Amino acid sequence: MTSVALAAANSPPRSECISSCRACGGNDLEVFLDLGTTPLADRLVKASTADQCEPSFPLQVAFCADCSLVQITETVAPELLFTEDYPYFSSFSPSLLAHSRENALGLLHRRRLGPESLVIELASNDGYLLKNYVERGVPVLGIDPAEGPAAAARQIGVPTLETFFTRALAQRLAAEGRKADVIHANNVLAHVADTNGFIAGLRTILKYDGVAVIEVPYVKSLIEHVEFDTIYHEHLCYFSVTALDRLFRRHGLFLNEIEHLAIHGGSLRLFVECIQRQGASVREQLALEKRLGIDGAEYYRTFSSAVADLRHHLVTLLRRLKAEGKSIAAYGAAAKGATMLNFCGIGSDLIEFVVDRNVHKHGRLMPGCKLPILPVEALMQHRPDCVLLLAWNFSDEIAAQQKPYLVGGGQFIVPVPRPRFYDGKPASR
Ligand code: JHZ
Ligand code: ZN
Repeated sequence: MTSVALAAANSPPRSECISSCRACGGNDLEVFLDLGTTPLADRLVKASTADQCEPSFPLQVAFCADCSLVQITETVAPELLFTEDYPYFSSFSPSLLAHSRENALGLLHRRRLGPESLVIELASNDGYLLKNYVERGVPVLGIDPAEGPAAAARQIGVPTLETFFTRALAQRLAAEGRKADVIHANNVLAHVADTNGFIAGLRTILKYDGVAVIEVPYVKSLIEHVEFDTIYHEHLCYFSVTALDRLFRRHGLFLNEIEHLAIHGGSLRLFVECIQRQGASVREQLALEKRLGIDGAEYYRTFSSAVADLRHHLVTLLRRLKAEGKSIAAYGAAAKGATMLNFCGIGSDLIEFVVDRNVHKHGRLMPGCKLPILPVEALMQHRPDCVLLLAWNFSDEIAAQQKPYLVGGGQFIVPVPRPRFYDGKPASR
C-alpha cells in the first residue's frame, strides 16, 4: 500500500507502509513509538536547493508479537536513501578503523585465511575493513551500491561490485564459484528491505564451513539508553538476539556466538554458521532477554515517554543556555543527528552550526532543520560556549581531539541517555 501522496503517478512508489512483519510475515505488529514525519537523515541538503521541499516520510516503530523483531513501518525506496552523493564514509572515524582492523586480524588468524581464501563484505563502503585482508594477501570482494565510497575502495585496491546485494546476485556469485570463507556484513542487515532475501543470499555464498560475521546495533542498548535518534528510515530493523536467532534458523543458519561491542551506542557482533553449535554467549543472552521481557511487547511500551522526557529536558536546557546569552553549536552531522534535531524541533533559533570531519558533508545543510555543516576547525574559530554532541557515540574520541576547545572553557552536552554536560572524562552510565 503506497502511503505517501508525494508518489507521482506512473513512477515507482517512493515509500510503502508494511502491513506484516518484515521477517516472519506475521500480522501482529504493535506500534510503540511515533517520531512523526521526518526528512531522510543522510540526505544532506545543498545550499542551492535549500528552499525546496524535502521528501519526508512517517517514522513509526513497531514490535512483532510473532518473532519479536522491532521494525519501522515505512519502507522508503533505496534509490531515495542511497543516492550517488550518500555522505557516509566509514574511514572518517579512527576508532571505527581500529575496531575493524582488530576484527579482520582476529579472523585471519583464527580461520587461517590465506591466498586460497575469499572474504566477502556486504556494504563494504570505502574498503575500511577489507583493506586489512588485501594488505595480507587474502583475496576479497566488496559489494556496495554507493558510488563515492565504492570508488574510494577501488582506489585503495579493494575490488568492489557497485550494486545492492540480493538473492539474485548471490546466485550468480555462487555459480561463478565465488563462495566465501568469511562474510562480513556490518551495519547493513537493518538497512535492507528484503530481510529474508538478504539472509538467503548470504547463505548461498557462504561455504559450508565458513562464517558470517555480522554487526548490528542492539535493540536492548537502544531502549535502555534512550538512543531513539538511531531510528531513521535507513534503519528498518532493530535487533534482539531472540529475533535474530529465529530469523537465521528459518534460513538454515545458526547464530552460534555473539560478542558485545560498544560501537554505535551498543552493538552485537554475530557469528553465524551453517552448522549448529550454539555457544554459551547466545544461550545466556537469550535467557537474559527472556527475563527482561525483550521478547514481549510490554518491554517497549514505556519507551515513548522516555523519548518525550529526553526531548523535554534537552530543549529546556538549550533554551536556558540561550536565554543566558550562550552560543551553541553541534558536533557530528550524523544521520542520528538529523533525527535528534528534527524530532526535538531544534533549529537555528538554538544552534548556529554543525561541525563534522567528513569533507563530503561540508557546505551542505542538515536535513529538515537546515543547519549549515562546517569543518571542525570552525569550533576553534567561533568558540561557541556549548557544543551539543550529536555523534555522542564518539564522545571520548571527540573530546580528546577537541581538548583545546574544552581547555579554553567550552562545554560539551551529551544528549543520551539524558542530557548532561560532559568534560571529556569517560562517560559513566
Ligand atoms: P556516525 C552511521 O550513522 C551511518 P551516523 C549509517 N546510517 C549507519 O547505519 C550507522 O552509522 C550505524 C563525524 N565525526 O558514524 C563522522 C567527526 O566529525 O556515528 C560522521 O559524520 N569527527 C550507515 O551517521 C559523524 O561524526 C570525529 O572525530 O549516525 C558520526 O556519525 C568522529 C569520530 C566522527 O553515525
Ligand atoms: Zn515477525
